[in-house]
Amino acid sequence: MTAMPAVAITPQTFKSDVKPVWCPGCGDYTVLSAITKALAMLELAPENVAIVSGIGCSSRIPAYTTCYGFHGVHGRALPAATGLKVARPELTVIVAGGDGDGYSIGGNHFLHACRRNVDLTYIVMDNRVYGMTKGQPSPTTEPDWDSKLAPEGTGLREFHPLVIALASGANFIARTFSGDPNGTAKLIVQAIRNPGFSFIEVLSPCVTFRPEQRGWKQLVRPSPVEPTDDPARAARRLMTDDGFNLGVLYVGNRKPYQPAKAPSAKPADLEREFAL
Ligand SMILES: Cc1ncc(C[n+]2csc(CCOP(=O)(O)OP(=O)(O)O)c2C)c(N)n1
Ligand code: SF4
Repeated sequence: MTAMPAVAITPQTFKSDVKPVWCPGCGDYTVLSAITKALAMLELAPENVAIVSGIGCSSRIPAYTTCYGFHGVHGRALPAATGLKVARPELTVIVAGGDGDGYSIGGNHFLHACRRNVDLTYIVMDNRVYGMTKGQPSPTTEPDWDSKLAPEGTGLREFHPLVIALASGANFIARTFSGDPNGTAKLIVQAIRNPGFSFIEVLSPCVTFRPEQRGWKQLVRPSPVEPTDDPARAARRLMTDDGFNLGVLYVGNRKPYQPAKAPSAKPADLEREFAL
């Protein structure tokens, strides 16, 4: 029989004492609360969960939780999380970050994390801008978004993260909206339970540099179709999608990558390997 936890696990269990410094109204607040709700729904203990991030407003998430956290280098969250999961397969590993962190400097890691299919849950808070560094366009910024830093827009076609995730081998692909914390929490639960690399795009408005994104709540809708496990059908749907269909869009059957023997995680062994 599994022993019952001595203290009930609630979303509060996962909230640290660090007060978020996000702008009032930033979508990332509700993503944080969706993550803590999801972990409580899964009845995980904080010491069995690690949240890994790079740099950006959205990448501050680990500091705001009581789980193990790694707030690393810009764009390098996925390789750090991959190493952690391979070495400590018993941990639930979540990766959190933004579209700049994940698709610009971290774009190459995104492709290979999907390809490797290690059992991670990657949550990208996409606000189509670099929030932390004051409003530069990101790979998901619309080509005609006019701003002081990119007058008349970049003119560059947007990156399509869900299509790229599918083509690269991600095993679970979903989209949600930060304005729906309960729906987002349920989706995170599904993503964590699904073996392999799970990718969730969260439309999370940057109210400071993209105030017009407050209008997303009028545009989002539940996906009109059930999730598919057929990559060809999923590709067609995603290629024609307008970016506002919410829900699980693809669930594959790929076996997650996990070496039979986890590499040694003992620092002394690593030091010996690097000794001159
Ligand atoms: C190697 C490196 N290059 C650039 C930066 C500067 N930098 C910090 S955060 C950031 C972009 C953040 O945008 P995003 O990931 O979309 O997150 P948001 O702040 O919008 O949540 C950049 C370019 C950095 N910290 N390190
Ligand atoms: S700058 Fe944008 S992304 Fe960053 S905290 Fe403010 S609203 Fe959120």
